[in-house]
Amino acid sequence: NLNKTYYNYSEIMTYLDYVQENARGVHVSQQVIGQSVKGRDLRVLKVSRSSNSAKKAIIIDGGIHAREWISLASVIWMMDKLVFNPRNDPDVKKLLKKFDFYLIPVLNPDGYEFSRTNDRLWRKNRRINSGSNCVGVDLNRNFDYKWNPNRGGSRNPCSTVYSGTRALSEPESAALASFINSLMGVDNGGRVQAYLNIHSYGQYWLYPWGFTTAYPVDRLDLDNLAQVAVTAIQKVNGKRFTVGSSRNVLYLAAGGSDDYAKGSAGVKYSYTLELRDTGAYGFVLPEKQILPACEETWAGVKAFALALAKS
Ligand code: 0X9
Ligand code: ZN
Repeated sequence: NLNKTYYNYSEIMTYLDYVQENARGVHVSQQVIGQSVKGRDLRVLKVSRSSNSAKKAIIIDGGIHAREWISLASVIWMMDKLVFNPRNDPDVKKLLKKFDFYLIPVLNPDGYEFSRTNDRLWRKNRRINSGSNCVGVDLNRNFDYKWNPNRGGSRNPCSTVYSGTRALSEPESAALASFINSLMGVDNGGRVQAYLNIHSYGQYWLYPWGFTTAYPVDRLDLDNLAQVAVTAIQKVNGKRFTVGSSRNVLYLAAGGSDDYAKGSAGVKYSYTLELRDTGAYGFVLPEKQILPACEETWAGVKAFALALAKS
């Protein structure tokens, strides 16, 4: 049913265990990198060719924004393809020769559950903000590279883009930041080559920066691999994705995890993907579209990672 319905948090956790138990010929391990505000585990699933593998790494996360359900579904789909396909898919075989994959399907479990049970369009986490009746911090405004509520965030707890009282004030963003840093640190020799932060909607493949109109010095490298990805996406169902820097093709927004991964942690290929659609259904993408959306996203990610392997 992977491609037919949107799983809830506990179904996703059960699925992670299933993947780990049933993996054959690839190695799967799980790690808890922290807890949400309400104490839910933030899990990472590692897929590699062998145990204790310490190859170059690709980190992919979903569900940083609660209402963007297709983002979680796409990360789950990627796990499935990486773990259960290597025998049939020579590309996956190639990728696992070169990379370890770290997949985080639900970065904001409290917000996700709230969007399922109370408010379909909830975006933030579920932080109780002191001195306010409004709940939640926008985790994608809370990272500490050029954190600035005045640049596309907000100091108002009632705003959907509330940046928080300070950078990395939230356990969810702090957990991801320290996880990326741990894989980039001296013990790990800067292993992370790519970081993909998956969102919806709009059909974009974005690179830094979000906090300024200026481009990273290696903009062309980032642009080239993004072009490879969107070309592959278009071949699947004809969907066109726009490539560019967040600030220049979307809007100003400081404190994003993509800017953090590149600016603070030093991950060269850091991107934000905005999956389907372009507004017809927006965040409320029908379940009928899970399959085609996941297929095209996976084609893009695969083409990107294959190109990265050669770069
Ligand atoms: O605003 C966001 O956080 C992202 N768009 S969404 O509609 N899914 O909320 C875009 C983030 C782009 N990256 C940065 N601005 N750093
Ligand atoms: Zn988002």
